[in-house]
Amino acid sequence: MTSPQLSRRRLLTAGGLGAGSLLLSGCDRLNGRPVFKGLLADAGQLHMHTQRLITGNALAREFSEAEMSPIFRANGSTSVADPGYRSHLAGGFVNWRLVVGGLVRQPLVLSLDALKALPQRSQITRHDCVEGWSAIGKWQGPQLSTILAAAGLLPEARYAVFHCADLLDGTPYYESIDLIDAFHPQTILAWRMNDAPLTEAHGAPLRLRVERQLGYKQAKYVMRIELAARLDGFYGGKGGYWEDGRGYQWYAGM
Ligand SMILES: Nc1nc2c(c(=O)[nH]1)N[C@H]1C(S)=C(S)[C@@H](COP(=O)(O)O)O[C@H]1N2
Ligand SMILES: [Mo]
Repeated sequence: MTSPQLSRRRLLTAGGLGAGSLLLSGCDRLNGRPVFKGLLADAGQLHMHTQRLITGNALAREFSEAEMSPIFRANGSTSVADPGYRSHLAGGFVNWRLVVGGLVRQPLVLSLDALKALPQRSQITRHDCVEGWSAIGKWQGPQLSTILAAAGLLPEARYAVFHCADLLDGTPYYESIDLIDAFHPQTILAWRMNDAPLTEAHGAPLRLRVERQLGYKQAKYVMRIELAARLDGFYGGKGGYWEDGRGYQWYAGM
């Protein structure tokens, strides 16, 4: 009989499969650290652990081209007012850079071309918004694990925080995921949707796809990824725009 502790370690190790030795060494460093002990004590995290013990590191369902939705609506912010963003958009994002920092050994500054030159993953998945609509779309981009492996996580890192360019009701949009989802093979930084570059409405130039979670976790307009030990220092402290006092759960697993 496998203990829950062992299962969780296996999940962490499994999360690194397929992205090379850099990544495996990153994941090895995760093993033996009390990543989950604090979370287990928190009743709010029970759903997450129950689901993960049942599904392991399973993939979200993927669909065929024929199943793609003819219309994929845009939701939340569909444009960004920030002047820096507007000038990048007007210039085709040639001078735009993704910043990866925080608890990493090597902070990264990546152009869109650099992100496109990394190994790509393409996946057709169903997006489920809590507002009561779903759509099946195709997403393409590098796996987040590749980028995190290149940056090299410091041992204290437990979360990836995604800072977005938009304000929703005057507040910066942001999201966060833990390292299990960060290293999951279907977690990608998508720059392409339905075989075309992302439009502004869908999060150009880059958005997160974390396919086992609900729509609001799929951060659009990602400008900066920050590795952090805890979430209580960011904005409202609950790890995301919708989680901060707007009633949505941090772990939005399906
Ligand atoms: N930066 C940012 N990301 C965001 C949002 C937003 O308002 N701003 N809305 C979220 C919600 S609630 C959903 S359902 C999806 C919508 O993605 P779409 O516009 O591509 O359909 O983006 C999510 N990511
Ligand atoms: Mo949503």
